[in-house]
Amino acid sequence: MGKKTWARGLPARAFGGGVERMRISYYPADRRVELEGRDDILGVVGYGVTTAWQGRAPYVATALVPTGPPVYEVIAGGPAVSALRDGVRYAYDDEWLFAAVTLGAGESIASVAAEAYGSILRVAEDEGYGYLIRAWQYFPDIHAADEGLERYRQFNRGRHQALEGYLARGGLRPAATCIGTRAGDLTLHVLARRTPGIAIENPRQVCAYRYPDTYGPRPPDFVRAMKVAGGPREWLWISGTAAIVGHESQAPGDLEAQARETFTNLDAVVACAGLGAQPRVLAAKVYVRGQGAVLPPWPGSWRSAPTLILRGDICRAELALEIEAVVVGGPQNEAQ
Ligand code: 3EB
Repeated sequence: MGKKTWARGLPARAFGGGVERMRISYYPADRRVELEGRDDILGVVGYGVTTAWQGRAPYVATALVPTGPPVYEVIAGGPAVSALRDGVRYAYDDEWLFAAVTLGAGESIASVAAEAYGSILRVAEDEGYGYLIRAWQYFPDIHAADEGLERYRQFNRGRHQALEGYLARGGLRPAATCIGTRAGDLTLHVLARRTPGIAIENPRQVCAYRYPDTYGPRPPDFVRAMKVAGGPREWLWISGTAAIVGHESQAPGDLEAQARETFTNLDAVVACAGLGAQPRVLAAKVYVRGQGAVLPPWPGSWRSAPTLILRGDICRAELALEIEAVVVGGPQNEAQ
């Protein structure tokens, strides 16, 4: 028998398509011009970057500042089409859509959250990428009170309102991160997909969307992780994870103890996802509260992960750090 020439005409998707091409990388800010010229980028997120972005890819200027020099986070995929609609900057390849909005966050953060999610969902669903996989939301003064209710809790009300219709249509809550900034606007950026992910919860923690109302009138709508299968491998997008057991914060004010608990939670989520042989951490982000915080050494499989450390306010005042990650499992014989 000769070569399997029948495979030649098949679309890349038959072999895993967009999932296999998805890459996450961190670049120093002086690589901007090179990044601006690329056509395989779904989205770029700047941390501590002050220069204007001139590329075609959607760009998110966050108000978060890294502990080190300014950084671009690049989420790349297949050849990407970029567009702008109703204030939503977005780009898509054959599997994934990246979308971002930036809104003034001075006033009622509940309505700002509802508007941000509402406009992103309209674009994602219209373009045929109807399943949110991952969401990141950053806004200032997360602990300040607004009409007697903490702004994070107000945010949860607005998010819940915007997601109600989507959930009723069979949409799934994404994995998420929600962090307070020192200044600036609200930024919401998401990854959505044509097909649903698989929601993964952590048996050590109450589902966030079932938190008791002592944490606010509406629970935070996110899942602990989203698993996405593609080709022979599986990707796990893990939400911002903190030292919470059940629904209660652990070791208030003790960064080292919180870090240990956080890694136990991360390992529990990875174990639950059943990723197969030797899961590998592709990228991680750490959010630490306060200026002087010194992070303890990372355990085992987390040590070699490309990691970005950012200053930010974790959404519960007693929490000192939060860690998110992307983990891949399955055969590792391809470059990534
Ligand atoms: C927690 O587990 C910690 O509101 O989207 C982590 C990740 C947290 C996402 C969100 C909040 C969110 O409840 C805080």
